[in-house]
Amino acid sequence: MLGAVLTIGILFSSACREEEMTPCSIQDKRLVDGVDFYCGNVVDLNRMGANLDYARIVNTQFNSVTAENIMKPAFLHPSENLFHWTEADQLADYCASHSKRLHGHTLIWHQQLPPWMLNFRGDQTAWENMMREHIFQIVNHFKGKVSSWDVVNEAFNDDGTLRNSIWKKNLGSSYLEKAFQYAHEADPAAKLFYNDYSLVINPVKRKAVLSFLNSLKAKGVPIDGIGLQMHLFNGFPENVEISNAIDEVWKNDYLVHISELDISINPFSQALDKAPQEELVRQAEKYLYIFKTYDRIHASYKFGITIWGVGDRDSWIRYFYNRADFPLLFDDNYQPKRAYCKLIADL
Ligand code: 9MR
Repeated sequence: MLGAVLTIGILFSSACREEEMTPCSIQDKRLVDGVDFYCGNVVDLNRMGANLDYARIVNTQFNSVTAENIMKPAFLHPSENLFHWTEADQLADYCASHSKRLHGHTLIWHQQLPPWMLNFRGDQTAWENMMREHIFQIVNHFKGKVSSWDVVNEAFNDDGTLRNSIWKKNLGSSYLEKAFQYAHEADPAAKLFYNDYSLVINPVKRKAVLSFLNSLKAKGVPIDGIGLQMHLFNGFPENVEISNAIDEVWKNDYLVHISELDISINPFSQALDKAPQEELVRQAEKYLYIFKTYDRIHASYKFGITIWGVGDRDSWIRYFYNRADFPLLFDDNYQPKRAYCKLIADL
């Protein structure tokens, strides 16, 4: 009986301590100070102008930037003979003046394509010329400002076969190697990535991607790295699956970019007013595990970790799945969450 009372007492007091833990302040330390690799985020200059807290986080916490949407084909290449650079140039200027690396996302994808591209008609040579022009103009425009590109995004299905995108339909599977070659011709100094989702949770897909890319590399196709997007959940995948995936990529001699990290706490779309404390604790542990696991790989394979959003209210998950979710390091008011504080304290 006394034992039970003591146990309840201990549990209660540690729960109280959890509740009472004062949130850390983002001024104490910078996320990038705790690690020896690039820490990035998707940056939106409109949000930056509208919210001082957002701007302060981006300015102080991250040293690498990815454009969430404005460097995708629909934005940069709205008509066949027209490129639209304005917003992406502003982002590139911001990065240059704030010493931040700019990662280009993305040249070839099956989504966010302009209508003219979707409706393009022509034989294989015409398609090849069109793809070459698209890649060449964009990479050339940002030469010296964008140091790396997601050349091809999400080309594989979950079963490991190639997705039947407009690129595959019109150019066959050789479109991937051509895309990498054109990007390399336009900027030989840029690091070139293949980027995809479910590469952690789905070993069949991961192995198919690795074997396909390895066969291209063996032919001399310039592929430097693989982006593991990592849109994850608190409960899955298991930690060991995360470390297996990271290890498999560098052991195959690719730079590893954890390119779109977020950790959902509400995969089954429950009605939530706010994030449950215990889920925030698990989320913090998962973020820390990922950072620590990544940190222990050899420096020459670390391209960096990019988080896919600043505050929870910015996350694509909320509007894409239309559900309450809290997947990022900062809350709706851009205050540090437990995950950020744990990274700052324990890295
Ligand atoms: O976060 C992006 C969101 O704002 C767009 O509406 C969406 C369009 O499909 O793309 C999101 O970003 C995606 C990224 O470009 C590629 N991997 C998956 C990301 C989340 O959907």
